[in-house]
Amino acid sequence: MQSSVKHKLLEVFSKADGEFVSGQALADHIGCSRTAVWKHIESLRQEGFELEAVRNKGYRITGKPDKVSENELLIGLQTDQLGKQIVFKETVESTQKEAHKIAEESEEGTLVIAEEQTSGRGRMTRAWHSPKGTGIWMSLILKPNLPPVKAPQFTLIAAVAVAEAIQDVTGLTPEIKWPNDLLMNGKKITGILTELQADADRIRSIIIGIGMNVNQQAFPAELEDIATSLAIEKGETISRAKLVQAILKNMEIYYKEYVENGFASIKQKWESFAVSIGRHITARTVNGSIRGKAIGITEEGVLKLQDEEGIIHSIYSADIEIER
Ligand code: BTX
Repeated sequence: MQSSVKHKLLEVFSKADGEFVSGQALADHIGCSRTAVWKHIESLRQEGFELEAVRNKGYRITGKPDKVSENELLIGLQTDQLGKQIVFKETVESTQKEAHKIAEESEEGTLVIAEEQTSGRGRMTRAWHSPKGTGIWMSLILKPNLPPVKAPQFTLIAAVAVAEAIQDVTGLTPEIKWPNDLLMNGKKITGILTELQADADRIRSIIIGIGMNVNQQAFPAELEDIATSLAIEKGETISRAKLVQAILKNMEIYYKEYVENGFASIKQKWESFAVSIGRHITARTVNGSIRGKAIGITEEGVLKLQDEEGIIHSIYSADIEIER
């Protein structure tokens, strides 16, 4: 089926929000005969969409395939701008890499998403395990009119948006481990990687990479003790498209809130999910390790750590180990 026809059909079903749409209305919308509509419906079914047909009522959508391509993300997307442009690939090296390539000419809110990454990456060129069809591997391009020093806050904004998306869709509550991990039962469920294209005084694009383990049932040996998935935690598979939509919706709300009113209310939400604050931790930075009590984050998203001598350190970037 031509993808534009498919797109149009899915758009109509999206607006209908689970209600029936008559064959004639569909035919009028896409500009073809009712027989042609029937053929297009069949082709959508072959792709895994579930469509109910009832005489004198028409068609309605009752299920979609668990994919994260443009068509699946479009139905039910509740945003004004984020995710309105989607670049979907079955396989990429890294969605970050793709997003960097297109950021300059892309509209704000463009989403790059793939079923699989062959060289997914974390911070400092670490690898991010991104197997096919089971997780969310996505990069969101934003273009805030801000100086680069504000960029770390976006990791925290994204962490809150993702944590609430997990709550909204699964009812489970993750914990945020400063700066960029979400945990469940102490294991990593999501990692966030914020990268920039910037001039000295202005962000041109901020690229927020989100890697979420959703439907994996097992992990490679080296991740077994540190990683988990929503399916493992919940005991059932979860719709990745719904999660992506919830992330985009929350991200849009918090991004707007941040631009209009600053970081204060988001900081409060962040703190309500934070696992490390108030605990004794070791922060491993590129300049060495510091032990102490995590006493909070600043308005800039910097972690404040008080060592045994009472000296307060500002930690800009580190790996955190929480002491028992
Ligand atoms: P990070 O540097 O904080 O964490 C990376 C570490 O996490 C790895 O060294 C490994 O120990 C562990 N790890 C690797 N894969 C997984 C996994 N699937 N689940 C749990 N733990 C894992 C975190 O970096 C930021 C990751 C961002 C990933 C997204 S995916 C979409 C986008 N594209 C891309 O290449 N990266 C981002």
